[in-house]
Amino acid sequence: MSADAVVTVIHGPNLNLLGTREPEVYGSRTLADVDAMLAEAARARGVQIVCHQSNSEGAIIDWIHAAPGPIVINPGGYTHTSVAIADALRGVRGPAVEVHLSNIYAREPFRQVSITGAACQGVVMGLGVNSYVLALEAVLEMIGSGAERA
Ligand code: CA2
Repeated sequence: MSADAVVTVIHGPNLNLLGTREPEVYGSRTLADVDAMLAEAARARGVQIVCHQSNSEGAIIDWIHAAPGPIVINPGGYTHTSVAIADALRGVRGPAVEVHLSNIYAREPFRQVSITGAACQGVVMGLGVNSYVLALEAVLEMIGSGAERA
């Protein structure tokens, strides 16, 4: 595993509302809690993370373009709509792993398609905030094993 890896974590629209509404779907932790948990998991693994959240598609695309290495991304509602975010993910070396707090396959039909997940190397979902920690472990495993995209 690369000791100087910097993992870019991107949270999409409405994830800034975590912990304030719909706890039965998304849990009661706030986004600050998630970022703190990821920072601790990264510290324990000797890597750095930089976390971003935006409600804007363009900002998310710019962070994907600027990512120096692995990406963990929860595109929120853009998961199901954004060809542009999928194109951005295909345009960088990554690797990228998509995360969902909820199990999108157990939800409304319009959430059961992930346009962006098809552009990632893997997707972790349905495990609440643990989805993020497992996704972090997955991207680190990928760079450690040389599995990033050619
Ligand atoms: O399960 C996930 O992580 C989602 O990406 C969360 C998105 C949703 O649109 C996706 O289908 C699945 C929603 C982001 C959070 O939305 C909130 C809205 C109100 C209160 C708290 C969170």
